[in-house]
Amino acid sequence: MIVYETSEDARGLSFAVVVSRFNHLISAKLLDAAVAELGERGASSDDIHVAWVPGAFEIPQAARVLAASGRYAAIVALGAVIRGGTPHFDYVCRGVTDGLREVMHDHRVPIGFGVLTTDDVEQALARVGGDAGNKGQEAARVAIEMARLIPALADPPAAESK
Ligand code: INI
Repeated sequence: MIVYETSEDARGLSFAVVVSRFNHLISAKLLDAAVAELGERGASSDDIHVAWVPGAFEIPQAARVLAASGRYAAIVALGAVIRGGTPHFDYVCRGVTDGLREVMHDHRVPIGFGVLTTDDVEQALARVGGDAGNKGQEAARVAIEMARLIPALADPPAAESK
């Protein structure tokens, strides 16, 4: 049996973090937690590159360019889309989720998805250090794990000989 190894060790890996300015209070808390998580798991601060974009809708375009550069083991996408009274929310949510999924599949670069999509500010605050943890930290941890796993899947270990 082969079990693909992964780990949450970020040492020696480079990360790009794309974060949207819209709802900055929330985004900044996501960013702080993501960067802290990458650092605590061993990433050097020189290997963490942050790109701010205006809103969540712009995250996939920036992520695509970063992914295509080949410089990063993984990308962490951070933002907060908060429901207003119009269908705009749905279009922004769809744009960012579909867009990031396409980037991930096209470039085989893992993306930790830390874009909140909530009904109100209270729900968002609960997810940046409140009752529901911090989704920036989670997204960073997932990015590390997938950065270790995906290359291993592409280059499987030899089966043990008997
Ligand atoms: N962008 C967000 O990141 N969060 C939001 O809640 C939001 N709302 O509610 O409108 C939002 N809109 C801006 C959008 O992401 C684009 O920046 C804008 O449409 C320009 O392309």
